[in-house]
Amino acid sequence: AEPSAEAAVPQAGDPGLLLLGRIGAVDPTDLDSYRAAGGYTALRRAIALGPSGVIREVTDSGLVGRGGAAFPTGRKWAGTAQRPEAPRYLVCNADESEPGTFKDRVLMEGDPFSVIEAMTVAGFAIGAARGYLYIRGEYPLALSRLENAITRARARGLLGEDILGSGFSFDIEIRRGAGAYICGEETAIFNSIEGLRGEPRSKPPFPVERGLFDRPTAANNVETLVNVLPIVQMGGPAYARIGTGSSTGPKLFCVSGTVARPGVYEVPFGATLRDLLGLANAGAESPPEPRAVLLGGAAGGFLRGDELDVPLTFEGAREAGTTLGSGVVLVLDDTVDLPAVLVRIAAFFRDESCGQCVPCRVGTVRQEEALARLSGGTGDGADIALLRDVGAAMRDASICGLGQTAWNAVESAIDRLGVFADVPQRRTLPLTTAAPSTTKE
Ligand code: L3W
Ligand code: SF4
Repeated sequence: AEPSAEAAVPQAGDPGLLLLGRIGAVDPTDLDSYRAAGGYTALRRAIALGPSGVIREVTDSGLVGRGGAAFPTGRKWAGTAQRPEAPRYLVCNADESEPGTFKDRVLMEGDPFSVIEAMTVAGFAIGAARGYLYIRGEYPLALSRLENAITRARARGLLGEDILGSGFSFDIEIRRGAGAYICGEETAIFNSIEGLRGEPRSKPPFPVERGLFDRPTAANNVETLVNVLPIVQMGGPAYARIGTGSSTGPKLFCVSGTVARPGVYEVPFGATLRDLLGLANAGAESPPEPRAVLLGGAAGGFLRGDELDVPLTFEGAREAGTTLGSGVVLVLDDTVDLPAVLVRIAAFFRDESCGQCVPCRVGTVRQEEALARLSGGTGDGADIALLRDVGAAMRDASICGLGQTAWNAVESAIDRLGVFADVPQRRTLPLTTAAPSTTKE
């Protein structure tokens, strides 16, 4: 079961934390409580800096997208802001659906005003008059907290016309998803908001040129946006000193599986997987022994239990052959049936494929079938070869990230964990009684 938001924040309210510091410490329904804890000082500072000043700080901070693809946020904002077409849009991607990911939920439920303030700063920087927050339909508490935050911010002149007397006008509209994982892909979000089928568009053109309603659009994940508040407050260069040279700032990780205290943890980039599991097992008398860790989610990859010294940085994950993705750390001990986990992951991708392109539509079905044979004891080496062929086709020829990454976890389980290493090269099928031939010789 998914951990509850409360259980998910073991470090709640520690003022030393840049992202989780207010969670549990402020009343998430009360604007005054948010302001007393430093809320809306970043927006004031942003207005003083001006749009290009904000973009400069964000660029200097080294902030990159926290949804999984790690694209530089400053470049995205500068690219959107420089387009002459109007209007420009901001889209906050809150369609958090990657299996094992629940960090944005914790931010939206526990500190919703920070999401609204960060969207306002982003809208100011790129020159947008309207922002859309596209939220996963299965997050009713986050939705009501955000709706309440928007209403209260509007009533105090922190959204709407002439915000804080700056001449800048900006408002936010919430749109709910309806249970499709693919609607977290940025261009599928645009289609969904526009009332079209939630299918990804081909890129380029990138959203910074032609996004929502064919206008320049910056699409950012919730956690990415919330990072902008401390960046504006402390300045980009100071923020860039947190973490490592190539992975700057703090990062939220969603730790689940066989650990003593599953939940969302904030650590600076560069902490190792062992450090993180130390936090998640703190106080446990005999912490579970990990056999494998799925890093980065279903689109990421498995590490072995003896690879815990991997630094949690984009470059560290890449060198280890995986990705940090959206911050999933799913720990599995040796009681877990790994082949069954792989079949489940494959079923997820097959179910969530939008069906628009052949490699993904057909490949995810073939992948699940082969894994079901292998895990059910009727598969052989030919199924492994088929998985590799299908996986390569999906990676090379799919339109979007879903198809391109649908084979990642399975590949790493085969190559790194040695799952299915003992299947026969070729299974000898039992002889069956042939039906009498009706063909006359
Ligand atoms: C302007 C260019 N913009 C790229 C922009 C692009 C997008 C961003 C990343 O996500 C990830 C994957 C999984 N000029 C640009 C440009 N951009 N080139 O940069 O783009 P891209 O195409 O690298 O990735 P993507 O398709 O946006 C794929 C992750 O998503 N994933 C699931 C994530 C789930 C969650 C969640 O549940 N919260 O995040 C599945 O694939 O990790 O890395 O904005 O427009 N030249
Ligand atoms: Fe749809 Fe899959 Fe193609 Fe993405 S890769 S567009 S989910 S069919």
